Amino acid sequence: MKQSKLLMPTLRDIPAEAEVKSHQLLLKAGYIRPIAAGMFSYLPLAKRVLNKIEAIIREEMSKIDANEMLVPEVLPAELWQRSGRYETYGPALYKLKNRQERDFILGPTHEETFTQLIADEIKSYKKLPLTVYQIQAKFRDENRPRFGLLRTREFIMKDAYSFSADQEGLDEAFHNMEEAYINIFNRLGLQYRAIVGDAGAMGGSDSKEFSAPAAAGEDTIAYSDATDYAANLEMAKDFYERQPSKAAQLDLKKIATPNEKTIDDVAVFLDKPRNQLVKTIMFLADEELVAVITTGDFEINEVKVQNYLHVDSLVMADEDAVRKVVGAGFGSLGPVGLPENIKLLVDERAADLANFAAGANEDGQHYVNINWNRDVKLPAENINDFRVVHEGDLAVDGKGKLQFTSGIEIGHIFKLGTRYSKTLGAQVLDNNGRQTDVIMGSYGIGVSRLLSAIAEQRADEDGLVWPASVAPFDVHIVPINMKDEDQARVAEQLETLLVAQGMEVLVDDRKERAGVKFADADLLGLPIRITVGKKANEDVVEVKVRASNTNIEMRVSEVVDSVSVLLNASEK
Ligand code: 9G3
Repeated sequence: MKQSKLLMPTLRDIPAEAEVKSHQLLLKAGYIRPIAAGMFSYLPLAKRVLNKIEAIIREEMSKIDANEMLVPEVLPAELWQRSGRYETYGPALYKLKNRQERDFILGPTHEETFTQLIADEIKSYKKLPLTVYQIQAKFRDENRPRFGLLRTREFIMKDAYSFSADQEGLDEAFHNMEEAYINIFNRLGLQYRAIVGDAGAMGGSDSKEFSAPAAAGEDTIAYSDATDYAANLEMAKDFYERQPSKAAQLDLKKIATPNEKTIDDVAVFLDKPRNQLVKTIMFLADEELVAVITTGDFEINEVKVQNYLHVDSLVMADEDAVRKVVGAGFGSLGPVGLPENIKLLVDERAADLANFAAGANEDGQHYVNINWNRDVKLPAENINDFRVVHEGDLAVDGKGKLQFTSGIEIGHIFKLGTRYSKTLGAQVLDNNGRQTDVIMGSYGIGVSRLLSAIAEQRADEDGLVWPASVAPFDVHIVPINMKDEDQARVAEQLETLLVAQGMEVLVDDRKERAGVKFADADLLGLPIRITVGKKANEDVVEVKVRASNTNIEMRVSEVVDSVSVLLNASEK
């Protein structure tokens, strides 16, 4: 293709709102343009990359016999009202009315759509297991879209759904999809970790998240420096074995702490280490008041609390509501003297304490030397891990210490079970002739997000650096001066030879200075650049491998073979 015909509007200055490298470069190199907050146009170069990413996904999906489909993006609200999600997803769910005033949504994901289709079309276990997928725009009215394609209000997702008659079928579909994801991300040249993800709202049992390490990543990943244990921070676990303290019980004492508001103030005032204090936070769990207690040296992990309680919503209770029920404000809450009807969840480290301190449920008062079962009943049935791990903690398997890194969630796979088939009536006759709920899995890849993830991991200060597997073109031919007939001839010759080898070639035929051409070539980021300059009259050109910034002079006759080798070297 001639670059004079390519729509590639480069920018001299980077807009201020672009805070991360991938966003800056995709704007500067003319790959994307915003049309509204969190909504982008994919210009020709980005569309070419998307096409290659999608082609790799399709190849790996067909290897596991997944059927590609496409369902509507505008969905009748009634489908989501039956699954119960129409109300629970709040402001992020785009809602609209049609000309007859009927309610619709813009699909953020499609568990309901595909479950309903299977409910209507599949009646016997003999037709299962079955996996379907699509590559399609999703809509989520994010509160704070940012970082270019990393967090948008419209994005392209590959979403797949598996349906089987038994658990083994789901386990197999989940395993096959996990393998396919490993192949896809390897072929895209991405660094990534498969980590323990939060299956939370999806109501399933377990889930696996694929996280690409990157400074711009919004997720914090905790991984062990000694094993391959890794988890989203919300799920990460440290090593802890229960051992209730055997210390002699001291007398309970109430102490005035008039100006101590934070756990640190109280620790200093009472001259106690933070792990001898407990913090008490009150939550509304599906409208029910719940008190959660951890030792003062850990934060309370709301995802662990929400998953433990299996509630749709968990929000911190507001202070007035708490004061009305408990009679004290946030800085003076504790387990002693809480109204009986408030459920108490106790983190295992707090459950093992003796003679600990906590708010007295009276403003400006704290108790010291609290002991479980003497001063307050220890709720044995609600002791669990409700804490957020710290960097440096022992990992849950006791091997290695937890390190933190930021990651971009590029994929997430879930074992859903019958959460949707039960509510939407997707059943089949099993091999005993009994109706049984279909067992499901759902599997996502953030396709448009992958553009940014690859750019984040591979770009350098001169611009984007695409692996050959997804580059918009394979080879960039840059003649310094198109008016020079040797250079024009050699450029033409090389383009013909390379295209004949099935390569996609971009020729910079623009009437620009060499400096502009080189800077744009580095910005654009094609894997191989062939500069046709003064030595064209000796049939000698210079080949540059973008990823390693190495330059090799060679004869035109050698170019085709060496370019094929170089392309395969850079992750075809
Ligand atoms: C919504 C809105 C946002 C959402 C969801 C629903 C995330 C929602 C989770 C998933 C789970 C899987 C199939 C492919 C793999 C991921 N954000 N999720 O369900 F209404 Cl507004 O999307 N879906």
